[in-house]
Amino acid sequence: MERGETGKPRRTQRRRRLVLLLVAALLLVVIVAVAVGVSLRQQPHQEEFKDTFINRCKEFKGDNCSGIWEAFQQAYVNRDPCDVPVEAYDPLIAAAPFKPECNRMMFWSKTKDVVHDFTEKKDCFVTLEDTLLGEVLDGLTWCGKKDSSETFTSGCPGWSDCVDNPVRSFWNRVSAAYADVACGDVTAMLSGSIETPFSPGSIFRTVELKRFDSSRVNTLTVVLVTQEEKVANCTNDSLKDLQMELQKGIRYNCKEVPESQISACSSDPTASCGSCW
Ligand SMILES: *[C@@H]1O[C@H](CO)[C@@H](O)[C@H](O)[C@H]1NC(C)=O
Ligand SMILES: *[C@@H]1O[C@H](CO)[C@@H](O)[C@H](O)[C@H]1NC(C)=O
Ligand SMILES: *[C@H]1O[C@@H](CO)[C@H](O)[C@@H](O)[C@@H]1NC(C)=O
Repeated sequence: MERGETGKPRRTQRRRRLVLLLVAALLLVVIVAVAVGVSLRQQPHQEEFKDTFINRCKEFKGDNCSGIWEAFQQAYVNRDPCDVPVEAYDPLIAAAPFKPECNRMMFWSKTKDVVHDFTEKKDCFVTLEDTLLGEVLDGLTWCGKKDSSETFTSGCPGWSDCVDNPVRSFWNRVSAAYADVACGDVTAMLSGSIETPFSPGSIFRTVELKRFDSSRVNTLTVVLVTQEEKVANCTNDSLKDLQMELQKGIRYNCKEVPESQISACSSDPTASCGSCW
């Protein structure tokens, strides 16, 4: 009787411990699987990189995707990964030129998630990441090595490790090409949740804005996306700098727009493109 009484709880205890152990093991398996999945998605292996490139290009209905791949990889293959200047991608731009989309071109800085959520849901504006080259390379990392014909996807220099690295030069080059064809009324989504919306190191400031040509661009509208707690508004001095750096003849305006208004508008199928701000 006494043994029976003490034995029972001990068995339940052991069973409980076993269940806990199983749950822990299961969790571990799930975590490892997710981590492997994520790292595979972010960093395709060498052969997978080319497949990803070609598949995304074909999904975009690019013609001559293998030609575009050749033009792309000649920029960095067999080169020191810190010695790939912006101009190395000139042949790529020639192989896959940007088409102007007047009045629909959207630029952005520090608003990546908001802006892409918006352009995905509503067919009003086009960002660089919605064009062939932008979409194909978005989120990828790549580089070459001296005396090798391979594309590497790991061990590549990071954005700030050296200036002339393959990824950074690519984004600078395609951003310039995209801004070069800007026309009509152009929009830029900047963040009102940071101190300096016209951010000093941003591609928008260092590359794109200077390229807007007054013979093609009529207006630049800054949409300053704000959260409940506004940090900067349209009177911010960095936006005065923006006006100074903007080519004469391009009209400028700035609108403070709550992020909630942008997401409400993008989910409303009856809202017209012009009515979101
Ligand atoms: C495809 O692109 C390559 C390299 O840019 C070029 O040499 C070739 O002529 C193109 N082929 C076609 C069918 O346009
Ligand atoms: C804009 O921000 C400045 C401070 O940066 C503040 O003094 C001003 O009241 C703000 N204006 C509006 C309309 O919110
Ligand atoms: C916005 O302007 C810049 C100058 O370009 C200032 O450094 C920032 O402090 C300012 N931001 C705010 C919130 O006033």
